[in-house]
Amino acid sequence: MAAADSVLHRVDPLDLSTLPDAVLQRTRQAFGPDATPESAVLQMLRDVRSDGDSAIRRYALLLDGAELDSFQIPQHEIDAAWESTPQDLKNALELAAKRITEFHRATLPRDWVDLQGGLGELVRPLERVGLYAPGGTAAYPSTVLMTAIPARVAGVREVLLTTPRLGNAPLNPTVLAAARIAGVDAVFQVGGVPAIGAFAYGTESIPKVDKICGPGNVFVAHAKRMVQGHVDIDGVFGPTETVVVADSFANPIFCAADLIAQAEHDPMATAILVTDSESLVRAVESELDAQISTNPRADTIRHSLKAQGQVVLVDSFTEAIEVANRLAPEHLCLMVADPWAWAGSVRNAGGLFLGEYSPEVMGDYIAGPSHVMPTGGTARFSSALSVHHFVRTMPVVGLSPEHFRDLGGAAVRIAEAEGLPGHAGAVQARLDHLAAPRAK
Ligand code: HSO
Ligand code: ZN
Repeated sequence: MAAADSVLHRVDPLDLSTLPDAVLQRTRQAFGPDATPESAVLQMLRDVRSDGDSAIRRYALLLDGAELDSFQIPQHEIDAAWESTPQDLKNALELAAKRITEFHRATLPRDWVDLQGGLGELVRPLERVGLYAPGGTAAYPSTVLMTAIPARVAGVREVLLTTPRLGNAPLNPTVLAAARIAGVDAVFQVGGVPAIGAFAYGTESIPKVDKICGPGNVFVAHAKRMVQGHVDIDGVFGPTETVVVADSFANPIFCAADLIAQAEHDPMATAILVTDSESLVRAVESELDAQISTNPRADTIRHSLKAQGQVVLVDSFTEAIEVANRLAPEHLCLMVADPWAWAGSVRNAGGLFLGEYSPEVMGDYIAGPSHVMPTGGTARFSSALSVHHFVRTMPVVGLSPEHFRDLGGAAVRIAEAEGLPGHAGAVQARLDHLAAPRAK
């Protein structure tokens, strides 16, 4: 059996050594020659906590070359971005929003109350959340939909969004259009660590939130990890990753296209093919060459395939699924004739994509589930972003006297075993009262 651990060059979301030299240099220029990226993140969070808006302004200029007078995007700019969006793109975003809304409505946990049994559980949305949409080489309006809509469907009262402003260029209008469709309450043009600090501690112009969600670069990942406790977070996400598990009947054109779609995200992205078919490996390899050569992001794709890409040849499809389970990838795609028959064998994946017509890219944009999924093997213990991340459940106990009489004796006995006579007394007093009611 192929050793899954040895095929994966897993990129740690917090591994700051993966940063480009230019970023490291800029960090040293900004924070002094001895600065490490970790110390820079800590310093920025401290400054935002103590100096609020002025620290955000300072860092926006220093790190992103952005001169920020105000942080919040006025509503008329959001409306103008919507008006300037081409009609076919508006339609596409609206269709995506509709499907994401429907999926999340179907998964909404509901209150339950058993009056007979005197028990229940009430579902309560978070009050205010802060969403982070990354900037960089690509803008991600889809990430705005995929984070804001689950929050809205869950009933979160205030949904705030922040995204970096690079230099003096205005924010991407499609990101603003997506924010409008998703019903975001406020959009801030603040990025990176200062954005996370602002949501965690609050500043004069950016309110503190209860939870910060959404993907970001390695600095953002560090900052999210460091502010945990002040606020909740959805997870610490690393570069995106896909495992395509294919049998000899899979279409090599589709396999190669899906690996490329993953690899084009960034040089740290991971795309892995696991198969029991040698002939498929050969066909996919030649397809990769052909398809990459015409892709404008060929450099990024080649870099990520070379650094993290893998082909794992196994003896059987059962073994292939087992390798995937051990990798616990963000996305697991089954390219096999009857994928539903194999779904039951999958234990660890952020999201499962079944068959030739459910490529991961449909999940990125339009299928319905949020595309924010656990990376780096964390699918072993965490789940894709959903309404569950935006609610809390509150158990309710409302026992009748009859129930109390039935259960009280056991509670007293356990309290005695714990050496807590006050606990025993709180129950015993009621049991006595039920046995021989006395006036208060
Ligand atoms: N595949 C990315 C999400 C994304 N792709 C956004 C395109 N836009 C992480 O799941
Ligand atoms: Zn993608």
